[in-house]
Amino acid sequence: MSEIRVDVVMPCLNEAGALPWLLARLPEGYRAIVVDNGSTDDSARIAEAAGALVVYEARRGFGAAAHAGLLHATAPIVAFCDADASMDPEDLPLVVDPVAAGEADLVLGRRRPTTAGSWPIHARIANSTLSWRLRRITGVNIYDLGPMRAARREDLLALDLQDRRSGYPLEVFLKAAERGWRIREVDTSYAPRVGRSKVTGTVRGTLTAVADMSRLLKEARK
Ligand SMILES: Nc1nc2c(ncn2[C@@H]2O[C@H](COP(=O)(O)OP(=O)(O)O)[C@@H](O)[C@H]2O)c(=O)[nH]1
Ligand SMILES: [Mg+2]
Repeated sequence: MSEIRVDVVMPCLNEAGALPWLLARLPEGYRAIVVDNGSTDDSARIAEAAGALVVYEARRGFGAAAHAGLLHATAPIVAFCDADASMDPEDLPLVVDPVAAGEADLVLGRRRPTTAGSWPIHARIANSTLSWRLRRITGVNIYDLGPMRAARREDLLALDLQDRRSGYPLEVFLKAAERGWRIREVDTSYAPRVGRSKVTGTVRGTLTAVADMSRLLKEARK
């Protein structure tokens, strides 16, 4: 097997329909770490069969899964990518390469919908409002808090991340901005997901995300 240059953390809750396509599209030298915490479908078996490292996390939540993946990573660079096939692993070098070249400390993929149905309107509005607030609070020129991202593993660990729910991607961004990391945003494609949404596509998921993020924003403004 070739050397693992990049570990790709994929939080996964019942994504059996998306995983085969997703894992077949990982670039050379990238290893998937699929983090499952309670899938009732075949996600774990499918991921393992496709060559991913499968990690089980007892605690529920997007952040719990994302962080467990980071703790299991060994590669110098860690990327994050949803496991719902809305984002294309072939785009990962767009976020990884500037980090690998030492030109940026955190690169975020700005989601560019490939079709009108890729992104529910309420999620789009919430996200652009959030981005506007983040630009004001941090001065970083960000237009999307995109879940596809990359940074050096040791830098991420040093952030001492605490959120274990939907605020995790925001906490990464806020702490990175606070520490003066060079943060860059690049365009990445965003297609309709395969299967059912667990976060912003459900009322409960959206409310949890808003609550988690509001708490972090309040802290950041102090
Ligand atoms: N392990 C784990 N993965 C999760 C959890 N919630 C969401 N995910 C995964 O996180 C990614 C983003 O969730 P998704 O449902 O697509 O959220 P949306 O893009 O806001 O609709 C997907 O890969 C989900 O399978 C969770 O509680 N545990
Ligand atoms: Mg999604």
